Amino acid sequence: MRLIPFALLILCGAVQAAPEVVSLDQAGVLYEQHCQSCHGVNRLGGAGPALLPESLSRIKPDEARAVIHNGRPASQMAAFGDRLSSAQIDGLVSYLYQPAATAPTWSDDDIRASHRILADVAALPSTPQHGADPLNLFVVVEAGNHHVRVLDGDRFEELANFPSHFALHGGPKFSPDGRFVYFASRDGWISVYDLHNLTMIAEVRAGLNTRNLAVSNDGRWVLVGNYLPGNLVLLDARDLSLVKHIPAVAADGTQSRVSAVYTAPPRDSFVVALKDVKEAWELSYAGEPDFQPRRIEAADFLDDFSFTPDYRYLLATSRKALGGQVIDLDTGKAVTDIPLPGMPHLGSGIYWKRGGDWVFATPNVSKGLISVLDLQSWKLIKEIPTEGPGFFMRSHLNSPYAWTDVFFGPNNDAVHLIDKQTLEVAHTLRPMPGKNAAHVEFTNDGRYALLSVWDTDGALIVYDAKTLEEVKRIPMNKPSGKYNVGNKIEFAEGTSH
Ligand code: DHE
Repeated sequence: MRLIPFALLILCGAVQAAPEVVSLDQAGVLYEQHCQSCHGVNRLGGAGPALLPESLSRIKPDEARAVIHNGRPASQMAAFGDRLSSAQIDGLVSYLYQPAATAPTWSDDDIRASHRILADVAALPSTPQHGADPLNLFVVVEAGNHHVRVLDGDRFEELANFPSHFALHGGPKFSPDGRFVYFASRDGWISVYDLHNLTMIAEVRAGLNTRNLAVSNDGRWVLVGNYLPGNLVLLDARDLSLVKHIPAVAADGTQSRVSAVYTAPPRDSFVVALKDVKEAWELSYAGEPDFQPRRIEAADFLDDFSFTPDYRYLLATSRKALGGQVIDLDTGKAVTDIPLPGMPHLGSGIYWKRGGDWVFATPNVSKGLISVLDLQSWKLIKEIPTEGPGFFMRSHLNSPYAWTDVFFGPNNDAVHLIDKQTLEVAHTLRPMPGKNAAHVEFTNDGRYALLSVWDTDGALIVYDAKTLEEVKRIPMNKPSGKYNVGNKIEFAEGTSH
C-alpha cells in the first residue's frame, strides 16, 4: 500500500478547510454577473431596489446575506444559495455595504429620462368614478408585497389594489381637493395616482435615496427631500415633470442631506429640515415663487419636526442631541429646548386640546413612554409609561383617546388607548396576540379606527372607535400606514401632516 505523506494529508485538509476569501474586486464581478441586470449598473437600482450603502442602512448584513441565499418571498428576488458559495455571498454582502467605486450621481437629465406619463389626465373624467365618498377613502400601503389598496371608508370594501415602487416610506400626500395622491419610495420614485379614476398618472425618479415629499396647498408643486443626492427636487404636481433641483447647501457652503419637507398651508410655504447643517429652510410658494430658501438658524441639526396647530412654531427633533428645540418661524429664532428623551419616530407627534390648552404628544422609539408637552409653556406635562417603545400615534377630534402602538419588544402586539384628558392609559388592546400591532387612522367622522397588524399573515382591523368592538378584519401582508383622504386634506387634528 502506498502511504500518503503526513505533510501532504495536512496540506489537503488545510486546502479543503481553508475559507475561500472573495475580494471586493471579485465580488464586483459577481455583482455584474448575478445582480446587475435587476439592481442596475453602479447599484443604482432597476427592476430591483438600489443596493447602495445608503439604501441598505436599515438592513443588517446578516439579513442581506439571508436574502441573497434564500431569496425574498413574494418578490422577484431569487435564491442564490445553490449558485454561490457562502464565501461568495459573504463577499457580495461586504461589497454592497461599501461605497460605490464611482460616486453615485443623479442629474436633471437622469430625472427627466426616468419620467413616465402613464395616463392622460385631460382625457379622464374629473369627478369620482367609484361611487364611494371621495373624502372618506383610505389609501393603505401594504409593505409586505409593495402594493397599495384603496378602500371605501364607509363600507371598508376594496376599490383598487395596485403595485407600488419598492419600499414606499412616509405618508402619501394629497392634492388639496383629494383627487390625486403622491407616493415616495425610499429609492426616490415619486408616483401620482388619480383617486377619482383609480389609475396611475405618472412617475419619476427624483433621487437615489429619498426621505419624503410634500405637496403645496395650492396643488401646484411637489417638493421632494433627498439624502442622495443631498437636495430638494421641485416637480410640477400635474404630471411630475421636473421644474428644478435645489442643492441642500448651507450659507457657509456645507453640503447637507435633507431630513424632511412639509407644507405649511397657512404660510403658503414648504418648510425643510436639514440633517447635516444647523439650518431650517422655508420656501414660499405664494404667487409666482422663486423657491429661494429663507434660512433659519437652528440650535442643532434637524431630523424632523412637527408644527404647532397655528403653524407658527416647529417642534424639531435631533437624534444627535436626544432632545428637541422649538423654532419660531415668524422671528426665525430658536426659542427653547424640549425634552424628548427617547427619540420620536419622526412625523409621529399629534396635538389635541386638553381642557382649554393645546398639548402635543409623541412616542419615543428608544423608550417605552409617551412624552406629552404643553404647547403654551413648552413644558413636559407627563411621560406616560407604555409596554414598550412605539412608532405611531393617532387620534381624532371626536375621539376621547389617542391610540399608540408598542412597536418594539416582546409586547409589540399591544396598542394603548390614552385618555386625552387624564393622560392615563384607559385601554390596552391586543388585536392579534403575538403579532405586531401598529399605526392607526380614523375615518373622516372619527367613528371607526383602522389598525395594522404588521405581519406577513397580518390584517387591517376596523374598530368601532367608541365601543372598541372589532367591525371587520381584512387579511393583508404587512399593512403599514393608512391614510384617510378627508383627514389628510383637512390637516385634521390627531393625524399626521
Ligand atoms: Fe418612518 C413617516 C423617518 C423608519 C414607517 N418616517 C416618516 C416621516 C419621517 C420618517 C421623516 C415623516 C415623513 C412624511 O410622512 O412625509 N422613519 C424615519 C426615520 O428616520 C426612520 C427611524 C429610519 C429610516 O431609515 O428612515 C424611519 N419608518 C421607519 C420604519 O422602519 C417604518 C416603521 C417602516 C418603513 O416603512 O420603513 C417606518 N414612517 C413610516 C410610516 C410613516 C413614516 C408608515 C408615515 C406615518 C404617517 O402616519 O404619516
